[in-house]
Amino acid sequence: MTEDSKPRDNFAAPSMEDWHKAAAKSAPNGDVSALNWITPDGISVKPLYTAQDMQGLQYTNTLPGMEPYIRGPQATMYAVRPWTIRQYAGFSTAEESNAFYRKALAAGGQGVSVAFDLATHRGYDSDHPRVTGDVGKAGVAIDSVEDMKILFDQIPLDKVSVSMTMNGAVLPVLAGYVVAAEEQGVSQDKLSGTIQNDILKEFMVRNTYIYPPQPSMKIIGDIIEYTSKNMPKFNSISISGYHMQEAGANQALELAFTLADGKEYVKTAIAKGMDVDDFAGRLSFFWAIGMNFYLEIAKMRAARLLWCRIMKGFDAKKPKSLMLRTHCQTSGWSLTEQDPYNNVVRTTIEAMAAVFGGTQSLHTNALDEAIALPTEFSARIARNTQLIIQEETHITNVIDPWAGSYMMEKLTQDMADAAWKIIEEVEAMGGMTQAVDSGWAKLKIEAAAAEKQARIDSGKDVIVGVNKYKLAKEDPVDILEVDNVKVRDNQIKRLNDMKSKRDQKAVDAALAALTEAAKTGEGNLLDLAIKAIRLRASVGEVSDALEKEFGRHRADTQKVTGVYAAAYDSAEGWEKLKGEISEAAEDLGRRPRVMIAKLGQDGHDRGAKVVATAFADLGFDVDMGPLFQTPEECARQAIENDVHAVGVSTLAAGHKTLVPAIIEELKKQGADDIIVFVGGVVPAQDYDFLYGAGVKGVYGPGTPIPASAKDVLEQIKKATAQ
Ligand code: 2CP
Repeated sequence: MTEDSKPRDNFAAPSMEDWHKAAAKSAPNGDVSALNWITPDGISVKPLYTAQDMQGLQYTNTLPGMEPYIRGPQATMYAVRPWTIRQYAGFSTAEESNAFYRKALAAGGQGVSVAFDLATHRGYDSDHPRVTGDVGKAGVAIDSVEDMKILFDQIPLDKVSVSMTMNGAVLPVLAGYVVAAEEQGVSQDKLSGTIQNDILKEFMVRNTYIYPPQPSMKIIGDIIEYTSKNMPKFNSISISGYHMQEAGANQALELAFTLADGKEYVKTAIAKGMDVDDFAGRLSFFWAIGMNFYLEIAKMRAARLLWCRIMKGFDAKKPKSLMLRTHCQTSGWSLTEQDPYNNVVRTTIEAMAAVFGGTQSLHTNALDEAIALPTEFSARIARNTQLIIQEETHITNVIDPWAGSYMMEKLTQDMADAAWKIIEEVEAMGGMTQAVDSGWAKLKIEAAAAEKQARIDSGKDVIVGVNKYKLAKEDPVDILEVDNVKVRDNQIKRLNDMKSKRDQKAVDAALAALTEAAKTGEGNLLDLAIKAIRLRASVGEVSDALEKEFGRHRADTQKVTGVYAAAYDSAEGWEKLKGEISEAAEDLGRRPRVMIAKLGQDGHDRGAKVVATAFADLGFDVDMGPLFQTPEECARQAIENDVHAVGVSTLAAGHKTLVPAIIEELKKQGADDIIVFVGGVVPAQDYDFLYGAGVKGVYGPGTPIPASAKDVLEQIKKATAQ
């Protein structure tokens, strides 16, 4: 059809006034502004955007691969090379994990991403008494370079890029990877990949730290320095907002705190005397992508704009220093235990948002990840979700396809402005280290989490299959179980075998050199860790050598108050339950008292904190146990505080070992009148086991907190009436 032969229509010119009149007819009470949606970030999203909304926006005419990189870090983006399909996985033993990686690479996976068990994260070897319930759970157990060599057996480390999610025990683990590669014949300059190495967010949300903030920042500085000199293809850090969103942060908070963390790392490296352009190109990022579709895309576009602005502030010149490159993972928190096949749909929508946002690398969650480690079946669907988007949809053919959308351009700017305001607030406090140290940042996230939970429990936020459209009967899905005792025994055998063959004197000297460097600040800690690991020092020994000087960090247990109640307020039953709790308090002679406990090395404390806040708002006396307690320590605290009940929050699969152990300890210490309940991620298959062990209530994901509170109250009344 030529231009001349195209039909010419004569439609009436649009007018906003006319649209308002038309829209008012169907808007509630004729009020069109009632259709505005105020996001949790405080951004007002309208039902209709027009060209007018673009007026005054500064960045609507930018191009990909060019400053300020809103439209993506590469000029051609997925049109030339799609994002890396990088599925995060670790299956208790190095052998099993290696088999999984090799199979996944053969089936279309494009990079490796290692999940370590919690014992490794916290710098304990598998034989340490504090980690009996944690070895091989939620990831692979790594005690030494011998395990690392098995982990990467037949995976050519000069070709396959490897991401390692490690923050606490980052020195021995990164050193183990370097030495395993060396013994595979691959030199450091050929290694490509990423180490998470983002400690600030650990103090805020993820909690797998080992040392206090200051020495932890020194370790990060040393790693950036070492990798920039010796491992030029390796990303020295993955500055992560993921865990903030998982812990309850809204998108603006996630964006702001993550970029502010990034600023702090840049300052740390510059303070070591490095030139910003020598290391900034290897700083990378990591976002969570949840169900807030438009906002997630806007967040990713805004992130690139703001990072470019921040790096210009540091006088960075090279394009690579100015461009934000990121990994994304679909939200684990958004997955539900109920009606779990819905999770495939959620993950697909989230994956689309990550791709429209221009991610460089992506993990799509498996449908059963809310309950356990993925099975082979669920892992395949998760990987194929990405392959289908990459190879069937033609989405990759167009770069940044949302650009020019009135809504998306406005939302990108609104998101950037909202985050920038928070970044300025952090700066006014003296930077992110101060904001983290004071506990302010953590409390901000916890308040957002409590608000969100209250919105869900009161039905204001819908989750299909959980608080609306619930199934009358749930069929359990097949899940993967780990025989943690067997894994631990095997690990200990291999560890002892290695120790019996090494040159003990040389190992002792290498460990002493690490302690000395920690003391004096002289020498590079990664360099020294590589030397120790090469001599067959273990992960735990390297960690201990540093702990001697640095100490182990203990977090305090501040909690927010009043937030849950304020967001739940209007829902039915709240006041009635409060009344029942205060009646029970009169009968008991004091308020019913519960201790919320975290056992073992599981540091996921969002659920524990939200429950503690909500229970306190309802009128319980609530004690928050510190993270990482042993059952014995927990029982002692519960008895000293004279609680009626201990609520164990478990998210890392340690419940079958640790929950019977706390019940046993209470008995041993003469307090079997204290009842135990469990909340968190517990597969349906394990409920009977826990009840059999003496647990009085199990509350899985999706249980409204008032419902669990009511049940706990009844159990306390029953127990005290006897
Ligand atoms: C890419 N390249 C291109 C193009 N696209 N070159 C020309 N034209 C294009 N269109 C080049 C890049 O410049 C790069 O080369 C190379 O191709 C690889 O691309 P990339 O974009 O750098 O991808 P990548 O190697 O996969 O790296 C992606 C990231 C990296 C994000 C930078 O940090 C990463 O892989 N992160 C993953 C983190 C991760 O998996 N975390 C797991 C979290 P050059 O390098 O030469 O420039 S687990 C989470 C759990 C929940 C937990 O934490 O507990």
